[in-house]
Amino acid sequence: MGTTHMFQPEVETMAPEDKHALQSRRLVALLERLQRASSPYWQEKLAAVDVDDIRSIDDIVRLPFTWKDEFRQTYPYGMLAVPRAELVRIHASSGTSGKPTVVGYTARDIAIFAEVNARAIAMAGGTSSDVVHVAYGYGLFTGGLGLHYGVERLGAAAVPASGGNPAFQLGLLADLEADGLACTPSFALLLGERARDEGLLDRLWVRYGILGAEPWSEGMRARIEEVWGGSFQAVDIYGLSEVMGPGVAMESPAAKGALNVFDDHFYPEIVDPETGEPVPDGELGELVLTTLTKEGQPVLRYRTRDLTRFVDEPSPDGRTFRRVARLEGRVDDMLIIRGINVYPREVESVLLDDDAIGGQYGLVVDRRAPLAELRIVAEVVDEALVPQIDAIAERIARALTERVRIRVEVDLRPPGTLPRQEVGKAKRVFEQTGDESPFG
Ligand code: DLL
Repeated sequence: MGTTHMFQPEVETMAPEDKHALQSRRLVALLERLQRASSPYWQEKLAAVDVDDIRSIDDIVRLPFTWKDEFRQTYPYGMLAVPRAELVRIHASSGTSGKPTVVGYTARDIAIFAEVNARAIAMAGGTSSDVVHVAYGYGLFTGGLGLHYGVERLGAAAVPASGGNPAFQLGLLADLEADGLACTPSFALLLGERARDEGLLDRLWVRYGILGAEPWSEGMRARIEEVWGGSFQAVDIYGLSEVMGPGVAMESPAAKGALNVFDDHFYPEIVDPETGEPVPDGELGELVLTTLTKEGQPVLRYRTRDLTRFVDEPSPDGRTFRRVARLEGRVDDMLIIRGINVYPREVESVLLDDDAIGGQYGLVVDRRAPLAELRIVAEVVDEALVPQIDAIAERIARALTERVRIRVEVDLRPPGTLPRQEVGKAKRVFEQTGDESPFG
């Protein structure tokens, strides 16, 4: 796979010492702005910091962390670093509990949001003459509008399809001759499978998928690339609302497996989730991000709860961003099953390494007994495999025992029988408290 076009070659290949100087200047300028902000939140945050001591990006470790909870405590505007009148957009994400997380952007923030997404789309293989179909949700979620502005900034044409209605979306993808598709990996798989089942694939020319907003394994990538066929490249995009939205980090098809963190704007650290101390380079830990250039609602050392590790070999495509491995899941995704820690993405890896299993699956945490039990519900890929379902289930159960060290029940179903989710992030973990299983 060759090198993709760079949207901002001067930034994307910047020498490490120049990057270090840029990051240091930006951190100092950010702290100056935050000190001037007439905000109790920022005064308190910086109270214990001697800001004059922070001269280089290496001093960032002296700054306090920021936690998700602070967004709730200061809801809705307490974390702004500018007067509310300077905002031009507000996004929000509905949490599982309590108040939504609200994030405000100034005009300059929106320009940078567009710029990093244009960078990401170009990295995936996009050009200014492309049509890019955006099937992330439009609305309060940052996915739709974030990618949309990126497509326009690149000079390509955005199709604001949003989520849902796969049959209609496939018709549009074919008729408008889309070059790129931006959506969740689970929706990309769903669209690809529908296209195949309806004999539409030979009318589709999509070259790249910009897929993120939920964890997905290499097995999932293999399924998506296989069903779309040809030269389709499924690449990973990462981001989070608290920091900006999509476009915080992006994978290049020339160097799959690691994401380029756009560290001229978002400075990454990786810490031990328990102690907050930096982990040795290359070890798994929690990603911590600082917004170096954001005006409206910056964050200092935000604890993302996302797990990854630094990948420090130079990227073969010449980009010099700090890279991190594809996300392994979240600290709080971890299930504890009979004393063993289990991450849903690990289970996905085991499932999808087996060619007999399709991309649709769920983890059911059965809480009827005092000790939770885990049941995996999945589909076989092909009707022809249905007679062997029991043997396949046994094979999967053995692989899970070997690789994830858990003994679980595996419930396999015929293809196409599990419910498909057509909007939003794929829900993979379900709780069962009564006798009714979430999958019937
Ligand atoms: O999901 C922003 C986004 C939109 C990213 C479109 C990529 C594409 P939130 O709703 O705030 O924002 O959710 C952020 O989703 O902390 C991760 O746990 C997870 N996540 C996002 N991208 C990835 C990815 C958007 N590529 C949370 N791989 C993050 C794994 C991801 N997890």
